Amino acid sequence: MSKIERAEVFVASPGRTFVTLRITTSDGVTGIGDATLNGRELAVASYLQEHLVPLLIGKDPARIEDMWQYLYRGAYWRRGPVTMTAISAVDTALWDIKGKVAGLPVYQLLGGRSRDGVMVYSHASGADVPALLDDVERFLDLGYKAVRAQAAVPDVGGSYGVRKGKVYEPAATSLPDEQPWDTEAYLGFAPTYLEAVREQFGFGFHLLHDIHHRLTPIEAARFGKRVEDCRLFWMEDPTPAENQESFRLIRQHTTTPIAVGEALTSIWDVQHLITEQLIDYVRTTVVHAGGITHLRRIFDLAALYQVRTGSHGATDLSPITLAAAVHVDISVPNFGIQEYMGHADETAEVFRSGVTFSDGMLYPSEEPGLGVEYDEKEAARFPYEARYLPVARRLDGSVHDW
Ligand code: CS2
Ligand code: MG
Repeated sequence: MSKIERAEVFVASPGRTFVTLRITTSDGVTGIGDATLNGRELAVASYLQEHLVPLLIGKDPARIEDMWQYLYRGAYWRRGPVTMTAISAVDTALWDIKGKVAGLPVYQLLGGRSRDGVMVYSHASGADVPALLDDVERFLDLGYKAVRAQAAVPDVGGSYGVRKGKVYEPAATSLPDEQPWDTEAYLGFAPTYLEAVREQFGFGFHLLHDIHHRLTPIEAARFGKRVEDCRLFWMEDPTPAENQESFRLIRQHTTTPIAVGEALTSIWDVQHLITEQLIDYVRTTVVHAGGITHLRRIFDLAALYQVRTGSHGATDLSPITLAAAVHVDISVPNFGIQEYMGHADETAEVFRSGVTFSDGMLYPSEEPGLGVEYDEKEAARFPYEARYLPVARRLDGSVHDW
């Protein structure tokens, strides 16, 4: 029997910080998993290094499900983003190994293709409306079939989702940047730019918008109702999701579809959202929701309730997660859309991925496993740098959801 011989944790900042787990078997097969939790990277690295690596050594790498149960149920202190991200990394690395041992790309192990390619959306943004419109046009020219639109609220800094450099990177400071937030200003402004996008470019592509947890349920209901004529593909994270029941109120007022789940880490965190049909798209990911094994379970539950998938794919999810996501997306019957922000050039120097983009779609690598190589030597050129996500404060100084 093949055994897990080595498990190594790498922390590097090529463009931004990524935590990567590499597992090596006694047969010399390696598998990699993403363990990046934006702004809390070292907590996961330490959870892996101190608490999971010792448990992995000597175990059978082929027993993926059993390993998942062992790390989840066997921990006693269950769930939470740090634990689930660490479990995700192990699970993803074991799927990579299984694919390599079988000589098959991971999507073949998941049942093969349900579709030819994976539709993605990217992020258009602007410091003002004309800049946003130019950016939307740029993405449409690149062939995207779906575009997310975000613009800075005039006179109030700190709007979520506005890109400054080539790649949107909110975790940019060594201590959290404090950004102002004004709900009324946002509610008055955001619908007008979504309308401007539809007026200028029509309805021949999908338009998305991320509220990023900033509204109360009744405010979100007002927003969704106001933008119904824009026919959004979705409004994302309209309100924080700790209270799953609160989405019922939004639902009762608007037909604008709802997407939730990038910050949720288990099937229990989305259980009522799905079974009560309170959302249309579930955004849980391979890296934060327990790896390929657990994500498949979430997506299968979602399929029963006509909820489709829309996995998170921001820059802080490494190319390993993107590749794993594409293997899952191409195989599940209830795929909806995949977020695709791309990565910095330095990131691509460290992670060599076989995922390809063409005409608004992503395609998985046909290499055995996930089809991503982690270049440890290149990574050593980019030592870890601490970076935090921003914190939002209302105009009276009190803390708001960022
Ligand atoms: C986001 C992210 O991509 C998205 O929809 O909401 O940009 C999110 O803010 C980051 O991934 C946080 O780490
Ligand atoms: Mg989001």
